Amino acid sequence: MAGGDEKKSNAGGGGNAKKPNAGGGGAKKPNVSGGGKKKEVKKETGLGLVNRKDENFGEWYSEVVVNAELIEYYDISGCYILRPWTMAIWEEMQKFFDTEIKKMDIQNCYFPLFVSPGVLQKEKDHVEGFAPEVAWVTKSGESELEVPIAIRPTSETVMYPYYSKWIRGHRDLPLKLNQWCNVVRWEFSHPTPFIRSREFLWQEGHTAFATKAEADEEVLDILELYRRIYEEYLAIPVLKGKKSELEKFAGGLYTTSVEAFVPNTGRGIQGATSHCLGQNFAKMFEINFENEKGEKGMAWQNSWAYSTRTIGVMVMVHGDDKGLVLPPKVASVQVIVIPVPYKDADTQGIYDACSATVASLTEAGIRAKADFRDNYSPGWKYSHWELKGVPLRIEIGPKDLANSQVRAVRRDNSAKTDIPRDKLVEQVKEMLDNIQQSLFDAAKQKRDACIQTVKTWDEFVEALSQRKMIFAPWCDEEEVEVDVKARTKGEMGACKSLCSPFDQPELPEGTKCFASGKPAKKWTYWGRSY
Ligand code: 87F
Repeated sequence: MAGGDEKKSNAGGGGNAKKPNAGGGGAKKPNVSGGGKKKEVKKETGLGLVNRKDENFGEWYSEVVVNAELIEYYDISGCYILRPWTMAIWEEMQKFFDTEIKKMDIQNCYFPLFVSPGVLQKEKDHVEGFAPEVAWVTKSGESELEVPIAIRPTSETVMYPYYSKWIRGHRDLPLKLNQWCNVVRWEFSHPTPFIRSREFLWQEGHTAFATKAEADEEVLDILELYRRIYEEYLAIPVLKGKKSELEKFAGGLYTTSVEAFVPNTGRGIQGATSHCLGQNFAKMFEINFENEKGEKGMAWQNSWAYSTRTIGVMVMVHGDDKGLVLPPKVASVQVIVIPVPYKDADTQGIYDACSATVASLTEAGIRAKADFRDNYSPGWKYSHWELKGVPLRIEIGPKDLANSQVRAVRRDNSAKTDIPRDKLVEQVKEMLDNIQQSLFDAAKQKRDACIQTVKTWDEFVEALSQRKMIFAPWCDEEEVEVDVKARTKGEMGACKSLCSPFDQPELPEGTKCFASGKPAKKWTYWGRSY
């Protein structure tokens, strides 16, 4: 789960995690798994997906993540193998974020995976609700451990005892650390690759300041980086805002988040969170310092995270009936070059042109690769790389060779363009930028079409039944949100507040809360969510 703090996960409409689905896609076995009634396998290639995004979203998602070689199912429920195609995407985002946080003087570190029960207990007030999800090591070999050891679900209790030790005077502040790691949360609700898994990768940042003002500023700086990951890298529009009291991280002062939306299921999804913890943890862990005047102060802390959930949102938002669609900025292969030899044409010439094309693109900083495998037809390769979501395909056949050109085919809209060899780099760069922008624009248009502004309860219920994300004036009272949840609880899961955007439209005097009829205090997004 992204941002780390989804308190109770709703059973998700998206992604029915199938049983280990052996033999999904894959280069060597072009056949799609299993039977299935709605089989629509392309004759030539056998690579087509069985499920359609608009008809059977959950099954479609499971099929795409396996057949595109992002993940492989594992024999422990809720755990997935992240294959190189996934890790490459993760690493692109990581490069960006890691560089940006270093500019903010945040340093990387690594704390142990294991937590002693003592410190975990220290935090018991807020851990209580999460306790069932904590996994424990109780044995080594055949002997019971004297004291069981927890596996980190998040690292507050692991790190803060050392913050207490390291922070003494104001010169020790700010302390700004981040770690890239895995965490384990033993979820009981329906697991879904990337979206809800029992082990996932994330970065968790934990910072301590002398003043609240510094902490407040950092919360928003980090949130802006999260917005950029989604919008600039994953081409997914998000809403930036503040969580309600009910939905915030209980251990903190306030929680901000970026919220994405999956039109196919009509569900919001928390993309990442940036919390101001206030002084709550400083109190618990005695993170104190002496200021310039020799007075005692207590540290102000933040924590923030985004996880591999980002990749699941990307698959859900951009994928189509041919498979994955990768935004160029995160694609490990941005351009796939495929030779199209023909009978007695100059095969060697075509292969050389392919190599030269890859060399020119690589030289220009574009991630390009040629598929020279001789045991697959060009048609099979087209489908294979479409399934894997490569943004741009370049085909080179006898005619292209003769005309000193290449043919480029966009993954997002299938548009074909002939590019003269001497304009290759320039035009490919332009096309990749264009694809990145079109993906964002299309996703934003779809998302915006799903946002419904309502003023009354009846309008709200109607919009919810149409799987909308709802924007409504709210009185900002916790009991009212509890009530909204109770009144909307059904098969599809309850509706909750997603966030109150920082960007607030005008709220005319006398506007009433959509749910309670009391005076409204703010505009808030509501919806079913992951
Ligand atoms: C599950 C088990 C035990 C979420 C849990 O969001 C504890 C927890 O504390 C838990 N699930 N959380 C909240 C995590 C808050 C916070 N941690 C650092 C973040 C960002 C990174």
